[in-house]
Amino acid sequence: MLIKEKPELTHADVTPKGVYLNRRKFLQGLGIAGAAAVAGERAFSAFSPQVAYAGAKLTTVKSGYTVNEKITPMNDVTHYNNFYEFGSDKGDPAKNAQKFVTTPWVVSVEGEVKTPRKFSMDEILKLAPLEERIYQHRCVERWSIVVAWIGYSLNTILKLVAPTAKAKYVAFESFYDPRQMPEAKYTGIEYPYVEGLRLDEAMHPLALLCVGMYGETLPNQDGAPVRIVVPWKYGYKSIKSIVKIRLQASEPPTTWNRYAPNENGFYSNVNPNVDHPRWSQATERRLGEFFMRKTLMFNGYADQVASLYAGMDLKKFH
Ligand SMILES: Nc1nc2c(c(=O)[nH]1)N[C@H]1C(S)=C(S)[C@@H](COP(=O)(O)O)O[C@H]1N2
Ligand SMILES: [Mo]
Repeated sequence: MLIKEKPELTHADVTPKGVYLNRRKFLQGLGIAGAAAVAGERAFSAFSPQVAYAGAKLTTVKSGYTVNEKITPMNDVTHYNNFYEFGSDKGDPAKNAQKFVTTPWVVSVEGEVKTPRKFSMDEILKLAPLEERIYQHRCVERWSIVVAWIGYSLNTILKLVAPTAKAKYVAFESFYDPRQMPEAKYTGIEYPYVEGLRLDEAMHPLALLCVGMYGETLPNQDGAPVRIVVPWKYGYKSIKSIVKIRLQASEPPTTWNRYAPNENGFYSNVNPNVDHPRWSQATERRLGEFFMRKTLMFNGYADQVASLYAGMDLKKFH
């Protein structure tokens, strides 16, 4: 691990964060995101390697997969979390994950692949240019956020290991250490936390392998050092602090489906027309806002992902 190396100069060093965000909004308004992306590509090669430690600045390129929505302040996003390994109250992860040790970190990519491989965090940071992607993210509990994530499409790493013809699903597993996560045993769910996607969902370019947010590596409570973000699905599909990615023929078990199979299906696509057994999913509250807003089909990503589910009964396969 390059933990002793100082982070290289990035946009965040030369521009105060607030100014940078405003400037980017301005560029977006002018529709010249492409120009910024080109400048970013150059910056990536000039400034790599990226460095794996908490709070390190990351150099990013602009992304085509960004929504034009008001970004939720970082302080809200990092102090209202679900990360049950560190406790079940929304404020617990920010308090209890501070000493979580995330170096060294290795992710094993295995199963139905031609070249199974273990990736160090520094390798993951350098596999592809890191994109800043502004995504909507909605929890099944009806709160939502807009986050400036950092990462690249999950399909980058999946293609690298070359799935076999038998691979139909991707199973994910979080790190679990009861000594570092003493609150976990009181939360009622099984550990390690596990999740899964169908292979075509995992290959969709919107599915993000996420290593940072707001210009920096991930805070511990948000899933350091590497997590998945699937923006068209309920938040629990976006599994944090992953150590294993396994390609397989069968549908993998998922933590919240195991806990309450009638409430949480495997697919868990955001769908305002399919109520949770105990509440409506038609509306949501953006953190920091007072009024509820309408929840959008596939969380607003219907144009991009609806074709993945053509012909499926989305009530049955909820
Ligand atoms: N390992 C792990 N991943 C997890 C969870 C968890 O408890 N453990 N909670 C999930 C849920 S329910 C949500 S809504 C999102 C929250 O992500 P955020 O805290 O970055 O907003 O993380 C998901 N990933
Ligand atoms: Mo959630």
